[in-house]
Amino acid sequence: MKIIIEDLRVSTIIGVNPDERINKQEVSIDIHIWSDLSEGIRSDSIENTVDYKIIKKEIISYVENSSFNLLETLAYKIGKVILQDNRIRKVKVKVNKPGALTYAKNVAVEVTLKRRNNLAKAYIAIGSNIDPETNVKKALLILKNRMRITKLSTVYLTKAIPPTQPDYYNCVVETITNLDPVHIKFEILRKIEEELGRVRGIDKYSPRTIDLDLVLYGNLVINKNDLILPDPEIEKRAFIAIPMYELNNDLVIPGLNKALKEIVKKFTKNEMIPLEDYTYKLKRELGI
Ligand code: PH2
Ligand code: MG
Ligand code: MG
Repeated sequence: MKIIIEDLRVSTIIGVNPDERINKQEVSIDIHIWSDLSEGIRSDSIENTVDYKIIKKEIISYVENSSFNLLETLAYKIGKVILQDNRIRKVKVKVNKPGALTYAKNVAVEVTLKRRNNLAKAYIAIGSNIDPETNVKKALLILKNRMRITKLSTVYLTKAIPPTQPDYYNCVVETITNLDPVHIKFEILRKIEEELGRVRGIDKYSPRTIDLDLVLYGNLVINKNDLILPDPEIEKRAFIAIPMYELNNDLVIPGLNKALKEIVKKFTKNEMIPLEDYTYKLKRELGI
């Protein structure tokens, strides 16, 4: 989906003629913005989309204060400003200078800029304590079709927190992705949880068919829209930290600037039983 802003008029210093270096002229700007807007549609909320009013204001303030000789420089720089919002994948900017050419209605320069493929390593923690043998496998087979899974940790049998509940199966997967983390959480992980019949209980700790938590995404540090990254649970839960360490032993947790190695030292593996056969079979089925 894309957002289009047409004929945005801004006065700026543009051109090479002596008078053009002194007097501002009006240019007309057309902008096409490609972005994944599904999160905005899902929530129907301005918080979760690219707000075109904010974009408009940014462009106006940038262009009003700029001073270029060439239309192509101005168009390119506007494109760069727009791509600073990392939810935007691609932008097309056309800068029109009507009246600049006698006998012509308009002259314009158009540029299209694409975000270069920003691949991030991301980690997803998996837990289940209702028929976990089936549900962990089902979740991974669905996830494999929606994301590129590069590694699976050992699956552990763990004591539930709090311990009044059935034991869990826990593991962590590594993926390589250019998908937006909000998209991963709500459009991929949530959907798989729903497909596997997860019922969100009143209590945060009620038993679950499957729990899929995005716990780390590249070096991203955010806290908004119900998404906290890195997940603070990494520091608190052995069943997240230990499998993650197995996948990547030189991870440094961004924001905390703490080595995962140091976090893992605080935990004991005593309460975690590795399910070697189960893990082996799963890896084979996933082809990793
Ligand atoms: N998840 C919880 C609460 N308690 N205990 C274990 N052992 N494993 C979990 O994944 C887990 C838990 C909430 O998500
Ligand atoms: Mg959880
Ligand atoms: Mg969860």
